Amino acid sequence: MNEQFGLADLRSVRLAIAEAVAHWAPMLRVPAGVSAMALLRAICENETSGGARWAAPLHESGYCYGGPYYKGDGPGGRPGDDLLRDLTRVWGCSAHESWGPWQLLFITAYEHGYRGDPVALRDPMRSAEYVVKILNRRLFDRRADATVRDALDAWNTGQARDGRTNPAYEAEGLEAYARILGTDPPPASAEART
Ligand SMILES: [Ca+2]
Ligand SMILES: [Zn+2]
Repeated sequence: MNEQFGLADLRSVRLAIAEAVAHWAPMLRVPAGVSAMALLRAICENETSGGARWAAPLHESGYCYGGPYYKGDGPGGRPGDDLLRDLTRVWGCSAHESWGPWQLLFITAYEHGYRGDPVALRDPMRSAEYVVKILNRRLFDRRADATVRDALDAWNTGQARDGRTNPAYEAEGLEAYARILGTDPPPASAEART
């Protein structure tokens, strides 16, 4: 990945994302009427402008040493009783950073079976596998009536319909989804000409 992408131009990054989406989208168990491919691409648009910021990790300070979710290294802590602490011991801040085109939190990928290096989640082909697993487990295997908005809600803020939402994120994602599918309304200027 790094040999291929070390000084990558955006075009080759986007190609790699497109390949990963084409490969993994069929495994996303979306209901009829939802395009798995457009959904994966729309999330990528929201997270890293379609891959433009694919290489930048996002540090989640709430999960860091001293953050509200970090239980610390105090006495009595045993390996296995706190995943965040254990993974942060091994990987440092990389454990609680979000990686790759879909900004996947390493701990979440780990919980879904990923055992590689956090940095390697920048590889779209590797990352997309876990994006699909997470969305299936969090949403599509639980709700037969799941919508694109639910998927954006679940990806960005915990679960779908859990009372935690980010309306701006959802609106941007829905817009990207429609644009990708080619179903967005024509721009006002085009209408004005007709
Ligand atoms: Ca939510
Ligand atoms: Zn940190």
